[in-house]
Amino acid sequence: MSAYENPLPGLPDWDRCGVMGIVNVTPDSFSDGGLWLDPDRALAHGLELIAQGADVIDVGGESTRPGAVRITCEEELRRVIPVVRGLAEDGVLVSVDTMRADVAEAAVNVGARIINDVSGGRADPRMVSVAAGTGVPFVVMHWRGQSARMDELAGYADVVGEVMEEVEREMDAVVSGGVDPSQVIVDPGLGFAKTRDNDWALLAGIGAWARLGRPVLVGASRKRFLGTLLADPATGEPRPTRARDAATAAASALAAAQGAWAVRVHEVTATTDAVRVEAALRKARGRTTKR
Ligand code: PMM
Repeated sequence: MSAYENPLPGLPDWDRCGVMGIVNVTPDSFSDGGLWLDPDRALAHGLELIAQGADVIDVGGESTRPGAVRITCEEELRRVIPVVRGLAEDGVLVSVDTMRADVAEAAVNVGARIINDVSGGRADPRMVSVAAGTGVPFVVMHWRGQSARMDELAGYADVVGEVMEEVEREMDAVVSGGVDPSQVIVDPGLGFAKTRDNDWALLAGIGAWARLGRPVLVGASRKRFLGTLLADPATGEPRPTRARDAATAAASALAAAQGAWAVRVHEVTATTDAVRVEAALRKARGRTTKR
C-alpha cells in the first residue's frame, strides 16, 4: 500500500491527508450557524469548498455545539437531504453528519457515501444496523453524551488512553452490529466532553491511534481550545470563532503529520495548503506511513 492509498473500500485515493469541508445547514452551529441554512446557498458553499481543495463535504443539519438542544427528525431531513442530493448529483463525495438512522439512510439513498455519527452509533439504537445495511464507511467518534450536558462528562485520568479504549469498545459494538470492520473510521471527538487540556493532549497523541489500525479523522476546526489559546491578552476574551482558521490549519497539519487520514474544517484553503506542506515534507523524508 502506498503512503496515501485510501484504506476505505470505494473511496478515492488521496495524495495527502484528506480535507473534509464542513457545510452546517443550521441556524445555530457555533461558528457558522445561519450562514448556509438556505439549501441553494449551502449547495453553492459546498461546491466552493470543493473548488478550494476539499476532498469530501460533510453536511450536517443539527448543531452539536455545547449546550445545543435537539431538533426533530423531520426538520433535520428537511435541511440536509436537498443539500446532500445536490452535491452528490454534482459528483461530490458527501458525508452526512447525523446521529439519526433515518437521516443517515435517507442521505445515503440520495448519494451520501460516508456516515459521520458524532455519537459513534450510540444516540440512535437503529443507527448501527442502518449503517451496516448501507455498506458505506461509518465514523465512530468519541462521545459520552448529548451536547446539552457534555461539558459535565469530561473527566479522565489518562485522556488519550481512555478515549482510545472507549472508541475501541464502540468499534467492537459497531462491528458486532454488522458494520464491516474495513468501513470504520475513528475520531477522538475534540471538544466533545473534553476540557481544553484534554483537547491538547488528544491532538498531541494522534500518533497513538495507529494501534487501532483504522483511518483517523480529526476535527479541530475553530474549537474552543484554539479560541482560548489565542485569547486577547488584554481582556482574556477567546479569539472569535471565525478568526481561528490559521490555527486550525496548523492544528490540522500537525494531526496529518501524526498520521491522520483526514481533517474536518470550516475554511478549506488554508488547511489544504497546510496538509500539502505536510505531505511534501513527508515525501522529502521518504516516509511511507500508512493512513
Ligand atoms: N465536530 C463537530 C461536528 N461534527 N464530526 C466529527 N467526525 N468530528 C468532529 O470533531 C466534529 C464532527 C462540531 O463542529 P461544528 O459544529 O462546527 O460542525
